[in-house]
Amino acid sequence: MSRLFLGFDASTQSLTALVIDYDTRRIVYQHVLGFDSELPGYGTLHGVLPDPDPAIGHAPPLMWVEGLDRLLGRMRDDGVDLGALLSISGSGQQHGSVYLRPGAFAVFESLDASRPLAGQLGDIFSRPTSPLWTDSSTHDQCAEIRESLGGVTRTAEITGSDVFERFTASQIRKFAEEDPEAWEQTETVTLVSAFMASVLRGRLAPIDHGDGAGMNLMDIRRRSWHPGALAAASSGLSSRLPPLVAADQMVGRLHSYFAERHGLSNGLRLAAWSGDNPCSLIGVGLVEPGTAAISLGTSDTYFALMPELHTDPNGEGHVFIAPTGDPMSLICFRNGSLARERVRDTHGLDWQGFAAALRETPPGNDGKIMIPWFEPEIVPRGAVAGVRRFHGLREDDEAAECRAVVEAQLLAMRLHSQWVESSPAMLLATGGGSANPEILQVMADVFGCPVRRFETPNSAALGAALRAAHAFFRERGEDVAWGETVAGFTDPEPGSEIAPREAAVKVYDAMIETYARCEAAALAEG
Ligand code: XUL
Repeated sequence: MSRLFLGFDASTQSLTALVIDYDTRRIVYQHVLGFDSELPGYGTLHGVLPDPDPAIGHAPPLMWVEGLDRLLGRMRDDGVDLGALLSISGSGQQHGSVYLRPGAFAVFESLDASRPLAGQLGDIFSRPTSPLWTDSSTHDQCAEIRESLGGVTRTAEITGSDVFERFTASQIRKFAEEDPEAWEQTETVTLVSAFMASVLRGRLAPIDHGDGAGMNLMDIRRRSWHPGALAAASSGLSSRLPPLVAADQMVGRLHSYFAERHGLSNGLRLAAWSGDNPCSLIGVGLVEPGTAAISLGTSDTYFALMPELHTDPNGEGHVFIAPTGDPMSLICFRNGSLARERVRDTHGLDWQGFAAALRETPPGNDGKIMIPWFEPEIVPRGAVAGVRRFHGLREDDEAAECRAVVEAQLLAMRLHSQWVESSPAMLLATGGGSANPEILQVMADVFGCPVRRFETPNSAALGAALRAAHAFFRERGEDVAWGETVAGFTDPEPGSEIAPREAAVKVYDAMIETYARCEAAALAEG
């Protein structure tokens, strides 16, 4: 009999379920439930509630609950043997926070399995919308927290990152300031990942160290809540946070609702959920330092395991905790796939047309450079929304525009990952955008190293399923090494290796300085 494990990915735009057969080393099921298309009643666009203020990025947590219930129903209808699953884990978009009323979990004692979940959980929230990683509205709160923790460098040393708008501490502070009554009515603040685990459990689940590190509240070295950071965010916060736990731990058993309604086995073991970036690290097989990964998704991220913990003194990059227990570096760029899509759509192209434009244009784009901040950018700090064009790049020059957006994104990654202090010998590409070999060629040329791609764009969901397996064996006393857990699942696509081209590498080695100057000019312009 095959041993099956389920991983979810509660990402910004969709909820994915992915099942692995541990014995045949195969992904046996994947389904992506898109929030905009399949749950249109919530009115989201790309999974986020439209707001006249571009700095606001919220989503209704009830939508994720309904998505979970629907997705399990869909899996059952698709013939997945849900009763055979041995454990479940999940990945959540990082930083997003969920606010629960006192006694929120009392509802789970009387859930009716014949009725959908969302209709029964509507009243558990003290804040009906959750601020997400796309929210950049907490500038003032960030400044206050940073000051009380001793400035950029010190804050990064304590929590792994400088204070960021999208991180949870400043979001909590803003909520407590702006709506003190609702804050009073909040018994628990948790993250998307731990919230989804809590729903499956029917009781509050702990936050894992990986996602906890994205809050500006956890002491990155001790892996415990940092009292000074908690106090800087809001009074009364410590009693509202769940406990912290290592990502390889089991956190409880499945609530009977899911067994009765969808046919999962009663008391199924639930492994801790983690953030999407720590999960992706496992999903691309990055279980040892030396290689870095680039995920081309809604946001573009650059991440790697670190041999030892050191933080970015300039406060642009982050240190999180990987599911292996090692520190991991991460740099997040907000203008990822949406920026590429904006350029593609402006010129009425499909992805083939976009790829053709990259083929037609030379590395270095004849000197033309774009600063593609369609949305307020996270890195570099202080980047205000607005697209800037340099050295004769014209908006109507279709092919040059396509190359310019991709080159800018990858040059920015190279520039802003220098604090990590180790140039990768190999890059692994994942996420939807990695399906485009022309983009990966630019990646190989900009970084001057080979790039390999993965067949599954759902690396976070795969990582979650592999984490479910790892925690399951660990709990049974069979401490399977991570390398063995991921073997066969995370092998790069055969023949997918793209080698850097010497002449192009030279072009980008020279261009990085020019790009940095354009970026500085765009920043100065504000
Ligand atoms: C990382 C970040 C995003 C989110 C959503 O810091 O903000 O990558 O995790 O993917």
